[in-house]
Amino acid sequence: MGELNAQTVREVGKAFCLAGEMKEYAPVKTGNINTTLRVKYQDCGSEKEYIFQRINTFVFKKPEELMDNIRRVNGYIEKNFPQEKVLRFYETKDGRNFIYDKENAFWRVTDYLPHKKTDENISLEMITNTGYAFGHFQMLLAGFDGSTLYETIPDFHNTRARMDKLAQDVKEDPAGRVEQVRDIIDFLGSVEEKACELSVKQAEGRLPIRVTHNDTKSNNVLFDIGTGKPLVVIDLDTIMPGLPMFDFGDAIRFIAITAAEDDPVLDKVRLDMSRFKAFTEGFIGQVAPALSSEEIDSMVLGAFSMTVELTARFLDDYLCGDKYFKIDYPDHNLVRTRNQMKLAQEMLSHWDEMEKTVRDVAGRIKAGS
Ligand code: GN1
Ligand code: MG
Repeated sequence: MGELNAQTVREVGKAFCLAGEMKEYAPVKTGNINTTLRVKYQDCGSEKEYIFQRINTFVFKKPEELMDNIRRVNGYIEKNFPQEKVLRFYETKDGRNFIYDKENAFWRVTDYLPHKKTDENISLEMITNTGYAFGHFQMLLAGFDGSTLYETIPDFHNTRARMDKLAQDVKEDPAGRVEQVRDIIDFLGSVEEKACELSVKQAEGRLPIRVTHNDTKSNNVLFDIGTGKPLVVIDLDTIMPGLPMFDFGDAIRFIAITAAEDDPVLDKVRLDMSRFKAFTEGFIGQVAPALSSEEIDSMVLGAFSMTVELTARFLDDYLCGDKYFKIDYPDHNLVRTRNQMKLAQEMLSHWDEMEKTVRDVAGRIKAGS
């Protein structure tokens, strides 16, 4: 893919008919897949900021389908819940919400929404609000027919398929890195069966399929600067039919530890039960009335599965020579892998406590108190 330059950025803005003159742009570092820019325009003396995103088409092979999913999900929310905010994409003259630039790169544009930053010091109240936002989002889509959505990444949260792919790459060892990660492979082997239980239940049709977000990192909720309340859920790239445990689990994986997911200091990677409880209050508080007891009872398994799955995905990318996730330094994927492996171990040692918390919150909600 070609280097980014001001001319490309201007061309993209022009294709979406943005008013005024492009003044400056800067990369936004969050996100491991797409390239994101914050772009400032000046129009008759007033300034306006946009987000330009270049989709990684190695990861998202059919980006037009992805944009179609987003258009339909946003349209559904706007029609049925007009009081809700959605992040709308700009359109070209002929009504498309994407363009291909001269080098065939795929771009989309939204407004930049000023928002309160969430970092590792996020408060418990904001964690509960994050849970509320993702749970509420899932409930908004309860009536949306998920079978009409494209699967933007097939088997995205099929932990079984992820483990099988890893096993294949361990055999082939394409980048000659397997020898240094034997301990991780052993760990994954020891927890594989447990981590794949959810995939098995899904494959056997024992859990209802719903519309899920599938990438519920806390930075995918934007918060109002003044009130600290959630404004909107963003990053709908992986919105697909799935299980609510994916959304609960992936969020817990990200928010219930005090360290970033690529922190190399493993002593800092601890499951923080007060954070776990705060998120559970928000998320389960929203979704519990709609879920069966088997679904509620599978939430903790979801957190574990998502964490083991991401351990396997980071490791697999490391073994394949870092083709999927963006890396800032050579061993970045290995550091991420070890971090997530530690978190999975933490979850094993807090399992009963986590289950009790989920059951207590769900019980309280279902009892209507
Ligand atoms: C990727 O790029 P981002 O941050 O939205 C990945 C998620 C991972 C996450 C880990 C399409 O998400 O599945 O959980 O990195 N997205 C895709 O940080 O693979
Ligand atoms: Mg994402």
